[in-house]
Amino acid sequence: MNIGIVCYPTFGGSGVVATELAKTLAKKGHTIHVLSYARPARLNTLDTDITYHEVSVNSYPLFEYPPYALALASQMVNLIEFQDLDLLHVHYAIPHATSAYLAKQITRERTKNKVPIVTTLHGTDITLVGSDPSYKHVVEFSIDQSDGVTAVSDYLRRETYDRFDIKNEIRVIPNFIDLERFQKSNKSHFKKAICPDDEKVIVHVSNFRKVKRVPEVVSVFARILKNGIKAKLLLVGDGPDRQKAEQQCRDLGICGNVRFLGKLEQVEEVLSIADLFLIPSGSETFGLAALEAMSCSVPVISSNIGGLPEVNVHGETGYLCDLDDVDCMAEYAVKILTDEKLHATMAKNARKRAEKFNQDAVVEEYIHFYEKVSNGVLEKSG
Ligand code: GMT
Repeated sequence: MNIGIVCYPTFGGSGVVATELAKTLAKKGHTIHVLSYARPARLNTLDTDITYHEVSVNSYPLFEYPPYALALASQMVNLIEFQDLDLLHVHYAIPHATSAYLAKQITRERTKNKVPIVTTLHGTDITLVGSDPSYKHVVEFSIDQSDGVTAVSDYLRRETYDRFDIKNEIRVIPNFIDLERFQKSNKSHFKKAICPDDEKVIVHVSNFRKVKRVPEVVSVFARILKNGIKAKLLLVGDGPDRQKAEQQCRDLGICGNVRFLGKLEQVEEVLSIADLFLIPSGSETFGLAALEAMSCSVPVISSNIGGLPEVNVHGETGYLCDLDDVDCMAEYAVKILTDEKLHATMAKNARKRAEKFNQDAVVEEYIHFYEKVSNGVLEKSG
């Protein structure tokens, strides 16, 4: 198939899922066009079957807010018409599903082209931003106008029906993992450099937005140290709460044990030396970062909200605690870090659980869904 994929270019989240999907589809012989406002972080290899198209938004003194959604719709029209797309798959509803609806109407008028639109809901497009009254009607309408809708977890599917009056059917296709890339590998010199005294390694990866609760990660870590465990905390990523977390480390006097590594592409290298992964998020529809850790055989301690329980299994691949219950998270962290047998079992279970989200199988689900949606559109239009 000739498929257009639209996404945000950011590290993590929906941008990663969209880019990995693009790369896997290309490997399976499909022709892919990726559309975004900057080259997606994970689209960093040359691939003859993937063409990257950048949306450029012209500024004009009148525009305090340049109309990105319109520039995107216009570029989508170009893609549909000049690249002869069979299907357009947009990731994150805002504004992608709306721009896609507009592009579909325009191309239908101009060329009678009936390209099917698939929208994948990822999270904050529903739970935080999408249900805000300033966007709600448009998001609801755009989701209903898509020819196929998927959500990355059961939780997100339920939330979407609860928060919006959606008539469209929403199919759950979970996020997936490249089990080859995300596996524990030998990084002993990296481990030695970071942990000269063979300290335990705790890792957190996120965009440091408030919802990720990075200060709680630091609080849990401080309690781990207080329990006499020699440990280092590696924080991967960057964002609004970084300074707050840095200040917290200074206040607690634990800066020597905490490393802020910034944004990193090869997360699996850090995960390879990790003993424990912390993800205490206040909202998480899936928790791709947890799945990446589990795939590298790292037990996870997470909050028990959103889609996290669909990924991290309490008592099996790690532990889940109530939201903001730092004491609970610290208690379980100490339990895992001080019991070698328990740690080994959970590490093994984590990898096994990650295998259920095997990239190849999940991408096949997307392909079947594309075929179903395309046939549906053909049938409807006679
Ligand atoms: O929360 C983020 O880091 C970004 C956000 C996004 O929409 O790009 O992530 C959401 O999508 C990810 C991929 O499907 C999910 O794994 C995250 O759980 C989800 N984030 C939230 O719901 C807060």
